[in-house]
Amino acid sequence: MTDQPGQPGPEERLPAPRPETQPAPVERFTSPPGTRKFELTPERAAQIVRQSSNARWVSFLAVVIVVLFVALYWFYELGGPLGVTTSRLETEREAQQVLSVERGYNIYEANCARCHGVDGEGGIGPVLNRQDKLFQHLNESYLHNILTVGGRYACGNADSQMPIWSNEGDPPGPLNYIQIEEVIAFIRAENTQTFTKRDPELMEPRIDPVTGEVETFTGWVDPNYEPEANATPFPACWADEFAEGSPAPSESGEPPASGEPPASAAPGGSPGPSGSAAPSGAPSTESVEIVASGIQFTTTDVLAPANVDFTISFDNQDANVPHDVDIRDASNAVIVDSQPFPGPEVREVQVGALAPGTYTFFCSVHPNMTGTLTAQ
Ligand code: HEC
Ligand SMILES: [Cu+2]
Repeated sequence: MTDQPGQPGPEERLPAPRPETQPAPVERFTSPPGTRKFELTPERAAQIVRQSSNARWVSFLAVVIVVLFVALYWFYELGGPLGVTTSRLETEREAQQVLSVERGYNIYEANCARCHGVDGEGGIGPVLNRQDKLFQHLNESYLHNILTVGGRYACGNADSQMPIWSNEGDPPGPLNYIQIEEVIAFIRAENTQTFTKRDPELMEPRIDPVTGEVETFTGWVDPNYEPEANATPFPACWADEFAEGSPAPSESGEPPASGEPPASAAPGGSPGPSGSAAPSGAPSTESVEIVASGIQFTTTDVLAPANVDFTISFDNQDANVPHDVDIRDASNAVIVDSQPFPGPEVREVQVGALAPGTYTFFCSVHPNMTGTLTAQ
């Protein structure tokens, strides 16, 4: 175990020296002699020229193709210069818009037409298709709001007949936000454009069974409509259209226009002091009662005396809903045109002598409110 003196330790054992060697006298890097001949023969030179010219052509053509492709694709996507072609994105957007309007038409017909009319001509709900309303009043955000808040958004009438439509409303209505956008797209669609009526489920075009042709419709908005220069803008609450300019004839305190002293009431039993502007000036002796309730005339068949002036005692029982009672004769000429007023209120409407016959009375605010008046 212990190191013996005189014996070399392991660390002292060095490798045995190698004998000196000469590097091998060989050429280490060799190549065929041809490559080392840098002589440019005329053939080689010509070949090099040919090759590089070909290569330049190929790359030039490649660049041209790429550039042309980029340019053409650019125009394809974004539209040609000077409007030669319409852009694909634009076309796509238009197709989307058309589809929204066509879906909106179905939503409108299914949900809104019963109150606002098939063509928006009005009924229980106010008219929607009139250019002066569409121009500013029925803009997108207003439509959005009224469909989310319900009819009370229009005039603050808490008892409005118009329910909430959007499922984002409180309480939620039946239409989701896409359907709301679509019905708005329909109301705002322009009358210069023709759309296809489609089956609501399959969105297949509807075919008229008689003519065999695809049924179409056009929008309501006239893009060229300009309000008349002196026109007042449409009021924020649609009902103000009817209240405005109303002379409020039956408000108390106004002396009758006939010049009779107001203190001595007309002797003929005419109960109100109102509108004694009946053409003949004779005090009306007969009174006919007409009642409006629930956006309906509840008296749809009334009798009136013929050949004498009479009064309609018009009872509007609908809170905050304006009604009036106008009369048309058999030839559709309007012979009595009274002013609408919001209920609940009773007002007198003076009617001049009528020839015996049948007349139609109607509310100018709600075209579906009609009744028959028979003078005899
Ligand atoms: C039950 C009848 C009824 C139905 C159904 C109905 N509405 Fe109405 N709508 C009304 C009434 C009534 C008003 C008037 C609101 C008020 O002042 O109380 C109104 C008001 C409106 C107004 C505001 C009009 C204006 O001139 O400011 C718009 C817009 C409207 N409705 C759109 C629609 C749409 C779209 C639908 C279908 C999704 C629809 N309504 C369904 C009854 C209805
Ligand atoms: Cu009415």
